[in-house]
Amino acid sequence: MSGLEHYDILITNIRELLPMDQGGPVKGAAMNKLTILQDAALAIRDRRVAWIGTTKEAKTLSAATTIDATGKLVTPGLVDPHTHLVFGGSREEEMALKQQGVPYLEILKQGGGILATVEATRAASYEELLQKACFHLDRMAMHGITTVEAKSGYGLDKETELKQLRVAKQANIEHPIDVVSTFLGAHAIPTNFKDDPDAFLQEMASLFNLIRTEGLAEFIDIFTETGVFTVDQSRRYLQLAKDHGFQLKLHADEIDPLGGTELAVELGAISGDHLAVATDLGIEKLANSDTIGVILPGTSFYLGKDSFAPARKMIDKGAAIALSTDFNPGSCVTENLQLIMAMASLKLKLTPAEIWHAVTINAAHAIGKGKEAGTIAIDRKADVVIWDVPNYMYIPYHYGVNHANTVIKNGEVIFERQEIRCSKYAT
Ligand code: IZC
Ligand code: ZN
Repeated sequence: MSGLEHYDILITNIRELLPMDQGGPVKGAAMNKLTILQDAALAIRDRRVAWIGTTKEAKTLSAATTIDATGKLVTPGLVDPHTHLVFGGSREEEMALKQQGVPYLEILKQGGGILATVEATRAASYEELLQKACFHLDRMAMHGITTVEAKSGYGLDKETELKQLRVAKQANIEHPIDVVSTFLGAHAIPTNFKDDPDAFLQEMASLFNLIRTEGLAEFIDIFTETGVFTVDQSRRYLQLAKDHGFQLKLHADEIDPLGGTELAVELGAISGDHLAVATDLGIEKLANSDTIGVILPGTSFYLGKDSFAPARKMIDKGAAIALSTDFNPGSCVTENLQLIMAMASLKLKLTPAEIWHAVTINAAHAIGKGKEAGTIAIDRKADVVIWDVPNYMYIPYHYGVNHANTVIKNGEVIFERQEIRCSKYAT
């Protein structure tokens, strides 16, 4: 080894490196402060980040693989903290209804929407669901996501909810991306419980023990919404989940402002998600709490909304915000978190620095992985993305395409952009 430090992977000539290593979730004005290392280098050994310095200092290092990142941005792997990853079928026929102006909750009321996906998910085998989930995870990985949260909620019966959770658990084992599971049995009221939502919640809550002992989910979530579950039903259900030792999440204030944001804070939920129509009171409470607001502008866009979540106000008041795709077959059908970063800039008026916090460190904290994901630091698991962009401001600016050049998950290259052979300038 000739006295030189030897590494597995060495990345040199990095134009900008964002470590995102502040530790805790980043709140309020601090979200706009970014540490940028220029002309940086990074070395990985035994799947961990082993060395960070300048390209000049890296000259004395050797590695099995050296990657030249001249002109490029390097960041932690993106964390997507809210997806409905495991489902059967698709809902493209709902597009025409949407164009006719039929609201999302009306489609659901007519047995479409979530309930249509429930039918397809019940009909799909475990293997089919696993294969499909891994297909979507591949797409996420290609777009720079290295950790993802996955919700159940398309079973709405015990058997299918457990099938979905077991698929997510297996996907976490089989796929390089880390998958963190949430039980969302309380996602809609199935037709056989239409007149007795409380009995349905009881049925779902009866799974808590098994889910806990089998380690099938870390979080319990509920859709608190008009025509789905009320604030009171949500409070009772989530309190029970808390008593079972789970951390809490809520689909809150997505369409109607029922006070779900306030409930998330009241219950000490790890995150309140959507918050698209959160009130000033809800924003104030969120800002003075440890609950992270997970904002999903892709869903507002996809549902044809004119207004977006008051994320600007939330940060200005001091809240910690994360961003997510909400990847699901009905209300936001994309695996591309980079596209959501552009929407956060254009529609939520977040700055590029705020957006980077929202898709790395804060997103990791929103799923209880703040110590493992969303940060580049010595001895951390090496989840690193090399982007084909000159600086951190570029991704929210150049939208709708994939900027990922190389994705490293747990110290291994899992994606490299393919060359297209039509230009003599291809790099
Ligand atoms: O399948 O429509 N909002 N749940 C709550 C969703 C959106 C996912 C879906
Ligand atoms: Zn959702």
